[in-house]
Formats: sequence, C-alpha cells, structure tokens
Amino acid sequence: MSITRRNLLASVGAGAIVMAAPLRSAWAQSKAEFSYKYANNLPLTHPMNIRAKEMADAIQTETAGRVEIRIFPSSQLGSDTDMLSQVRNGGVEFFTLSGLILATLVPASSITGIGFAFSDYDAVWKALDGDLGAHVRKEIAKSNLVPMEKIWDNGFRQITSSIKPIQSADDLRGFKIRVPVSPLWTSMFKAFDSAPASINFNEVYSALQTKVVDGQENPLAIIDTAKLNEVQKFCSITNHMWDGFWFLANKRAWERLPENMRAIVAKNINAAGMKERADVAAMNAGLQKGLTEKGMVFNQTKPDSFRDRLRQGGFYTEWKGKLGEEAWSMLERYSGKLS
Ligand code: X2X
Repeated sequence: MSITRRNLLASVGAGAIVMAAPLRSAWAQSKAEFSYKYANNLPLTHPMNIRAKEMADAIQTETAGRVEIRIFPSSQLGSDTDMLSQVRNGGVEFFTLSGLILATLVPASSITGIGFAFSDYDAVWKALDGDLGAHVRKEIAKSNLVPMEKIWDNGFRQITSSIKPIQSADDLRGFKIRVPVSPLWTSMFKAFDSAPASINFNEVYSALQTKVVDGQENPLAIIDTAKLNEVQKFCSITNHMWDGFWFLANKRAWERLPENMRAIVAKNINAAGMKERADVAAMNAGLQKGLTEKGMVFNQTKPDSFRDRLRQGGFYTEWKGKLGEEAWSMLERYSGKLS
C-alpha cells in the first residue's frame, strides 16, 4: 500500500500520535532495496491482477524482501498511451500492453493480431512461445524495453453493441465502434467499412454509456470484469482476432536488479502468466452463460463473411507489405495461407 497525499495530510492534521502509523509504514516500504511499480489497464478482478498479486508476494518472499512490486490496476496511473511513455522513461518499471498498441512504437508487434490468423489457443501458444513470439520480442528489445518471455493472455475478441447484433460483415458497415489506439485495429475496421474511433480502454465504459460509439470489441473476460454488459446489449461471437499482453520492463530498471534477483522476478512473472492464461481461457469459455444471465443477448457468426471482406478489401496484402515477407511467412506457418 502506498501512502497517498490525502491520508498523509489527514494524519498530519490529526496530530503526532496518529501520525506515527503512516510514518512506520513508509519506513517499512523503503526497506525494499528495489521498490518497483507495475501498471496495467484492467480491473482488480481480472485474472491478470489476481495472478500478479500472487506473483508480487512470491517475489517478495523469494528475494527476502529486497524486491517489492506494487501493482497499479485499472489505468490508475493513466491511459495505455500514458503508461507506455512512463515505462519507457522509467516512471513505472513494469507495464502490460497489447502488442497491437505497442505497435505505435514497435511496428513488428502488430503481427499477432492479424484478423482470423489463429483458429484456436493451440495455434496461439505454439506461435507465441515459438519463433513468432521470439521475433516480436527481439523487435521490442530494440526499443529500450525488456519483454518477459511468456506473453499473457487477453483472449479471442468478440463484438458488442448497444444497437444491433453483428451477424455478418455487412452489419459492420458504418458501425461506430471503439478500437484501441493502434494502427492495426483501425485498419482492420476500416477494411470492414466501419467507423472506428481510437479510444484508450480507461475511457471505453463512458464512451459506450454516452453513445459516443455504439460498440466495441473485447474478450468475454474483459466484458465481464469491466462490466461493459451494463452499457452494451448484444454480444456477437466473432473471434475476429486474438490479443495478448506483453509484460514489459523498463530496461534501466531491469538492469539495475542484480542478476539473481532478475532471475527470481522473471521466473515468477512467467509462471504467473502461465496461470493467467489458464484462468482467462476458462473464463472466456464459460462466460457466455453468466453474461446471458446478466441480460446480454448472444449470437454466433461464421468467420467466412468477415474473412472474405478483409481479403477483398486488400487488408492481408497491405499488412503483408507492412510486416515483411519473412515475418508474414512465419505467421502463415501457424495460420495457413492468409493473403
Ligand atoms: O483496450 C482494450 O480493449 C484491451 C483491454 O483489450 C486492451 O488492453 C487491448
């Protein structure tokens, strides 16, 4: 727990006796030789934060208190765009970010989100724990960020709407949909002839509530934990892309850790990521029932109309050109022929 300005001021106001408590906790906090912040954009109830808390506890224990990781969930420290600058300049030491948003800095990291590239989790983990993941991590490492080995899961994404179910690609024409701040996301929904609006996740709930946009797309675990069902009626199972979170460290902060501490931290982050993957997959598989009970109306879709539209619109050809032959053929080894 960090001391906020407000409770520090409150305790000063309440006099010297009460003040002793926060001062003692400030002292306890500074006992850690390395007190690092981990920021993310998801609610505390999402498996990402549940596993991160366990991970932070294990790291504290295994380093005998020398390394402390304080978690700042729910975009408390700012939007994804803000947090990306913070992890680059050392304002925070750790941050989890979708590769597709990271692509504003590292263009190669878009590759994992190409529409309909992965048909199931099996293909995802083979690619991401294999050469495709290694390729992206190598590119990320050129930008003063250190990506941990195991990417964390966000999941296969589904489209929600307050106005209508999305049955086929035709329903996406002119559809006002929020997309994350990311070139790939915008390009994909432009290929569907939608009207995509780039909005950071911390503003999605209110953008939907005030009808700035009519829909958004996210995995069910996020729709549920961020309570988007309160402001969206329809959920269309499109599985139009998979998304994951790279666990990123600020390079200088990472290198400040002694090598044995680094090993403990990396081991625990990767292990927590593996558990988070299992939690998220289970949630995404089971949540349709829970969200239906909360009033959402689900429909299934067939991938063909969406995939054909992307193909006809030149989406795959365009991204093959952007990402390069070599990376593209790596992807197609997992996805089958796309373009
Ligand atoms: O912004 C989103 O939609 C989210 C939460 O899925 C990501 O972080 C990419």
